[in-house]
Amino acid sequence: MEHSAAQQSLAPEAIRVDSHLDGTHGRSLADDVLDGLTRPFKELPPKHFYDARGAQLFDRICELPEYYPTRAERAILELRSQELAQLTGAVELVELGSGTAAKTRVLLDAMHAAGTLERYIPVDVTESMVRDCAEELTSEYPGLRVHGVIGDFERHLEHVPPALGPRIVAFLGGTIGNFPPGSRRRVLRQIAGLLGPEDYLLMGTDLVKDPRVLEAAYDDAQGVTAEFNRNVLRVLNRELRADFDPEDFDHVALFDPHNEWIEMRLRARREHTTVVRDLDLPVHFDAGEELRTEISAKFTPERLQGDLGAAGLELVRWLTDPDGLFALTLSQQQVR
Ligand code: AVJ
Repeated sequence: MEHSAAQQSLAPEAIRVDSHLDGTHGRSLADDVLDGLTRPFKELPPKHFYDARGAQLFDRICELPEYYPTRAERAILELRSQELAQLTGAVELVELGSGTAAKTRVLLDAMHAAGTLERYIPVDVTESMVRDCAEELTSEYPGLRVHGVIGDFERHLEHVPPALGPRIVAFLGGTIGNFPPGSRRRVLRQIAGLLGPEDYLLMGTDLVKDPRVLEAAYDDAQGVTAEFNRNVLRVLNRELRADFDPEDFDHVALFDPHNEWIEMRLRARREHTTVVRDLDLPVHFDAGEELRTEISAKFTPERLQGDLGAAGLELVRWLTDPDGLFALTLSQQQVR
């Protein structure tokens, strides 16, 4: 016992987790619902899909035959992680929206093999997932330190600790595509703020392709994506005492070729009014009226370079999977 106490004072703790979520987190759902459901074209931001059931449904989506992005991104990581570790010399990995850190191990393995790995910094709103993966990873990689940041990557990036050395900031999965062009550039600028001159952003983006392939990926034959989409109504029922019947809505997924994004919507099957009791808010739907629940932007190299450039970043590597479905980009601060 004495011995371990002495050791602790010499070695830094392997795991540290800081939470930055306070009462304002639940507020954001209420604000988003009040704002989004009183607009002339109803809309909700996609971040509210992910309660425990929503996260489970998303995991099932990633296994669907039609949903290629997860497999394609993993394939790129498996083929190119070693090169990324060597090129960056990164001693730490900051991961935004780390979730279960499933794909992260590929990168950590490569950094470990390169002999540079010191620290992993997962940033996620779900504390249990961050703690569980911290435990697992510190036992899988002896000597690894994990500093978890519980928070929202749109609001809490200032709590990411200063870098110990060259770092990779990973923003995987194509989540940047959830932001429309203006907010996308704002989010990228904030993320770029985590980068010093020796650091890199590694970002996953889905690519423009045949609309039939895209629409199938968001409207699978088993109806898992449809359930995921309707799940946001269950979140509102539980968190804000709303009385939606999810079966009153059809799942819609369409590729918008002008904007080059997928839109998911919920379309009311019949005219009805629901009440969001916590907000004292009656919400009327006409028959066929649609509520937009997500945009998922699909990129061309030109668009991506424009967005990165607007955030003060420049492309270092453009990596795609063998089928050219998905891209991982490595970028760095522009040199002036
Ligand atoms: C987690 C935002 C990358 O846009 O493809 C999957 C979410 N929505 N199927 C995506 C999602 C419907 C996903 N992202």
